[in-house]
Amino acid sequence: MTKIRNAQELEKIFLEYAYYYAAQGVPFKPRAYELASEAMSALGNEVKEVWVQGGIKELKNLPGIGQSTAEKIDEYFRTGKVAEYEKIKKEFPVDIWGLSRIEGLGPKHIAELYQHLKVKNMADLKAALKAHKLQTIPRWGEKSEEKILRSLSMLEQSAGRKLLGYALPLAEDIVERISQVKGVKRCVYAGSLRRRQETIGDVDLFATTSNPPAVMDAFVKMPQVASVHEQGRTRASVRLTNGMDADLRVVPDKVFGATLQYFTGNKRHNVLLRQYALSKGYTLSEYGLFRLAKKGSKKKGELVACETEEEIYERLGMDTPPPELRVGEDEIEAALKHQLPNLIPYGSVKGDLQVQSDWTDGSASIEDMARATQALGLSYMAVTDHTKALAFLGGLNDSKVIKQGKEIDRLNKKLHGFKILKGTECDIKKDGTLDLTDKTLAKLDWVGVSVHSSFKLSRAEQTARLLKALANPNVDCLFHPTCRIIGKREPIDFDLDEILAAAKKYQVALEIDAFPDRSDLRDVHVRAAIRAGVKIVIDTDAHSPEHLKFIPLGEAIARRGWATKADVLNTKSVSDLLAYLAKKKKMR
Ligand code: DGT
Ligand code: CA
Ligand code: CA
Ligand code: ZN
Repeated sequence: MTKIRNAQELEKIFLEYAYYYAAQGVPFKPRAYELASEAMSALGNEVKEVWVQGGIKELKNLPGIGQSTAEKIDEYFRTGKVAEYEKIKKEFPVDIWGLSRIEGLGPKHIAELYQHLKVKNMADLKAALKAHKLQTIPRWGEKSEEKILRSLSMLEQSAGRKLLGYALPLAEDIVERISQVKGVKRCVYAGSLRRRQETIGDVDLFATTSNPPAVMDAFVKMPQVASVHEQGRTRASVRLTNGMDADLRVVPDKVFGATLQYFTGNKRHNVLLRQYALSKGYTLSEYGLFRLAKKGSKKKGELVACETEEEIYERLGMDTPPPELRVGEDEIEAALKHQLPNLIPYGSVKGDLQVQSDWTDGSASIEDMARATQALGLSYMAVTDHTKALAFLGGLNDSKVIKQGKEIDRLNKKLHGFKILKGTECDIKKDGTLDLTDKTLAKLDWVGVSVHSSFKLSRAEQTARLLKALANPNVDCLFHPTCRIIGKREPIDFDLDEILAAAKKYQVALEIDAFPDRSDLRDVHVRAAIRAGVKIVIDTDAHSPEHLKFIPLGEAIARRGWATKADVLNTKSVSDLLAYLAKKKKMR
């Protein structure tokens, strides 16, 4: 077995604890362990550094870590295991970690599967599904069996591909490492990563260098490498510890632009571009743009461009489409007409408009979230905790929302150069009514609404539900509009055109929720929204300070949806945003 890294193993241990206690109906402990598990995931191997430097005392200062979890982390680093956890595993020898990845399989289900069918892992579950045994568990029906089958197939479809939000930092780290190898002039990632696709198959890297063997050597010896598929003189291919494959090629510096263009793709964009080049008397390859040789001539075509991408596109008479737009649809046409949009630059977002605090299911206090947001260079943030319909997350009722507002007033007096907006992520109930009174909503700076239940309504019912919510004059934004969770939950079904028309009419913005598993809206929806004249908001849906850094992932989705800075509300300063919202309120 390959050795899993420490923080990853702790993440798993704490999640299994959470499920174990939840299955027994123990209060509070499940949430505490879940937070500890999330903290391990967010911190990675920094956890070990913290422990080395300050032991239990320092561990307890980490978000999501209390006395009991700190003691377990300490025991783990001292002895390599957690004795109590080993005992639990003997009593309940189930791969909770593996099974919990299936949407719809909660702690109680996992316990029942073991109790009644002795299901310990994914393989047992598949066999039980095949034999239609799940229906034999008391209170489980044919429906639950179908649901789990569907979730399982979604999980398998997404297997192997990683979310952009988790692959990108890894690729950036690799580029950084290789760039430091002696002799390296340039190193970049291309492919789906450079296009910021929502999921990534493999990592395509290349470098230019005076010393190829040193680069190959450094690449295969990186700590992120689990095994080496092949290592040649100018190309190596490895399996990374997170399960992804990565390729690195060394290419001549002179053809860097042509190689970058080719390996950025996507394939359809390349095919269309090559066809266009041919129609203009050129051939295009990873070595450059060449003039087609005269018919019958034995001479190779003359090289006309290869050093930069811009040169290649320019020679073809077009602007250079930013990588995010290279999907092989209408971007080449727009580039030829010099009508590519002036995409929103990375770093344009000035405030985060969806942040949860420890008033509900966030791990950190409002003040800590505010300070962490400010440290990232933003100048405002809206606190948008869940509302009471989400009782299991401690959702707030009207009086708590008002009380929270007072706390925010107090904090705003304390903070310099930063403003906290009073907000909510108000639940949209099944009938389209909202989970807080209009009186409460009217007192808030920023009202986001979203669906957290009845995902399976018919298109007509779901559309009517959303339309009703958007028509409430207090609503500013529809959060995670499609409710999709990548690899876990299908999007809800609604009539996009009707929702866009209503959003335009009522001046409700649509959110790009940059949390990697959500990435909702998708690029195509963003583009449709902009065409319909609907404003976009980019935020992180952060539940802990580590999540606040997801903003650029949302900016990437906006760019893929052809958004300009003016299309995105929270590129405004806080005073301009508040003025915009006030004006909107007057008009309704
Ligand atoms: P992925 O890895 O599945 O997330 O997606 P990509 O786009 O990174 O695809 P990948 O890794 O297979 O190839 C990287 C790029 O190389 C791709 O975007 C375009 C280029 N490429 C690969 N195969 C072909 C091909 O057969 N024809 C052309 N024109 N380009 C190709
Ligand atoms: Ca790739
Ligand atoms: Ca590849
Ligand atoms: Zn939500």
